[in-house]
Amino acid sequence: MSNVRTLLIVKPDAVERHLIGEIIHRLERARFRVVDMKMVHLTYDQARKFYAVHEGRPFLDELCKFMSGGPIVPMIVESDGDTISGIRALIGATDPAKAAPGTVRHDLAVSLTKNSVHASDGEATAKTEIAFFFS
Ligand code: 3AN
Repeated sequence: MSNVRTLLIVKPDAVERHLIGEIIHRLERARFRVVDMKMVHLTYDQARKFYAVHEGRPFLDELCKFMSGGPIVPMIVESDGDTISGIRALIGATDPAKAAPGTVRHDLAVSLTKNSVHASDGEATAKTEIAFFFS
């Protein structure tokens, strides 16, 4: 479990609000390690590919417009514990209004779409998502 890596993305709303450092600080304070990172600006089609799992969902178009609307910072994260569930706990529920106090989304996010961060939801997803940005 300890060598499982996950993908975290600082989304456009957080980049725009100068929150890259704040989010990395929260990860590092919780003893997660950032092992690679970069800034990219996805095209709409690349965002559709990344979110292919959501094909057919009503929010997909809005989500992809948002994710291609400005730069994002994808990063590979690891830890000595269960990285995937640990990061999910740190970022909080998808909807900031339902996220627990102290989580990234509760404290920093704007809305369900502009929810500041993405993190892989399982080991298989993490491998696919890391390969998408860091092949
Ligand atoms: P998470 O990012 O917490 O794993 P997913 O994978 O269910 O959540 O959804 C991917 C992204 O799609 C979310 N981060 C959020 O930005 C957006 N999203 C999910 N559900 C909705 C919804 N009902 N309305 C608008 N956007 C949504």
